[in-house]
Amino acid sequence: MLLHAQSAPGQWWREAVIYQIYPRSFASSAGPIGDLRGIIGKLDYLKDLGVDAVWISPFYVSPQKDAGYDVADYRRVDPMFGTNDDAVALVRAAHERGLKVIVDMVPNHTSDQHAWFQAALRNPGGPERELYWFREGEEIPNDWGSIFGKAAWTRVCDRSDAPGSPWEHDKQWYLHLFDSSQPDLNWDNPAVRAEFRDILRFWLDRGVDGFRIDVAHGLVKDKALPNWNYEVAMVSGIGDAPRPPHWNQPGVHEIYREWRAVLDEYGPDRALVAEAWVDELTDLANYVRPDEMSQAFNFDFLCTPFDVDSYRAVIADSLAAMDSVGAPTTWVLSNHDVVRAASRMGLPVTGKGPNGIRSTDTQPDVELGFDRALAAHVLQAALPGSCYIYQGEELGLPEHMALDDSVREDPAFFRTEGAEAGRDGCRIPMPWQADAPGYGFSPSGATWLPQPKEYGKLAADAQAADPASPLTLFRTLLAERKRLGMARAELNEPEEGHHLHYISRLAGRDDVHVICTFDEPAELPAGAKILVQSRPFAGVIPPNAAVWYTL
Ligand code: TEU
Repeated sequence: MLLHAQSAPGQWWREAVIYQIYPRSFASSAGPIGDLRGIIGKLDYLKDLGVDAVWISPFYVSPQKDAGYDVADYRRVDPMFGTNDDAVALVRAAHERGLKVIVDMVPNHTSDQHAWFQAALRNPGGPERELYWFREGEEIPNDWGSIFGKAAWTRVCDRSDAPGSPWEHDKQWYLHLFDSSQPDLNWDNPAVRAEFRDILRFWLDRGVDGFRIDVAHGLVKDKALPNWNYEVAMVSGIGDAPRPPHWNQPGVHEIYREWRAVLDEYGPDRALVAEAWVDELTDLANYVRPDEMSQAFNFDFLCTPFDVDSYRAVIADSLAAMDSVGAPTTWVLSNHDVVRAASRMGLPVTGKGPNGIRSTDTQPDVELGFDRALAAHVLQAALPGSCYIYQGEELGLPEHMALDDSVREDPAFFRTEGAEAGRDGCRIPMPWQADAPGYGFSPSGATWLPQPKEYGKLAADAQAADPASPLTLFRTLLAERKRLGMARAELNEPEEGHHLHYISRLAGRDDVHVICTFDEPAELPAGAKILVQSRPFAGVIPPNAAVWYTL
């Protein structure tokens, strides 16, 4: 059986390499936190890296209780990141370099500082409470848990801002699937729908090429708010558990059909990307039917243990599921919510990994994780479809595993009372210059989180000058991927064995062989002309490595 990706004119995302920028930690033109001008200053670096597009995590006005995923004003850049003019300048500067720009949209919840929620707090009987999920009662409305720990409901009078406020005696509960500072919106309310269509147009009018939709599977809730009776789960159902009343409800799809129509007003080249943690690839495919979103993050791939059978299966299943609806498959190894690949893949158990790693936790095998992460990136860049790279993965950055608890900011750390370290360790400011204070992250060297010492030798400037560095590898990898049209080629189904051997076929060029090894080495055929290799070797391909070659 041949696996293949379909192509369609104008839909640039089908073959794109999309680089995730986490603005707090990418580059700063001023203080200890990254900003939009900092990003503009690094666009040439991204162009040289060879990516096609950037996705920028939220930069809107926010109290930053969840690092910007708690939005107080969807139409304004937070002064910490710059101005709306800077955002327009960034889009323009990216377009001048041929880079597309995807911005983040957070529709499941607002910040509790959003004007709507503030009005709702002030006005217990008012219509603003219908914009969210407020409920009366002595008892908590149901058993739903927050993804960040503890209950998903807070009583208005129990808020830390309640004493002395007009709502200090208000006993209504409100729903928040994340932090109590992130109240869930009620998507059954037409006012919510109208507002977000307008927000999409606001940013489309400023030239953005698309949106990454946060918690895309969460917007619609079962109106009856029934108990769930299962463990807190981010995904749509675990094992035999029934569909949860708060995830992956069928009603979400109507919203994305409406949004598709909004984007189509601007042309066929605007993208919607689903962040949907659903249990089955077949469920995920529903988000990318032709009249809905453009593509969805392939978290199954990210969560797959690093072994040959699991990889073979997830690659085949991902291509088949997305092909069934004509959507491009995506390949994702890291983002701002999971332990960095170079550390995660060195743990005794690979897969999604824990929520952060502390110095007292099981430590990864550093070299093994590094080798596997580069091998996995070399493999994923060979596969048909679109690939995502989280900032710093091109430098082989590890997780910061020795952060002091006193500097942590992730609400998951606080709501689990430290049982989970949380995601700060994958959000460390980028090292740009080996010999500068703060490794060149900001003019003064100040950084909002401390950087580990290993980041010095991994700094971008040191790697750019080193032909054997991960950065040099990524530049070659992305250039070869483009030159050889890997994203639109056809792939064979690889044979069973200790390693994966794909053959990428495209008319007009030689077949490209792609081998990824796991625990065992593999033979490199005599006469193989190597195009890309995840690390230096000659003769036999060592374990945990990947190579592209022609014969
Ligand atoms: O993430 C969805 C989400 O909840 C998971 O990725 C979760 O963070 C992970 O399982 C670790 O607990 C999105 C954003 O990517 C994330 O940064 C936000 O915190 C979250 O939504 C709420 O907006």
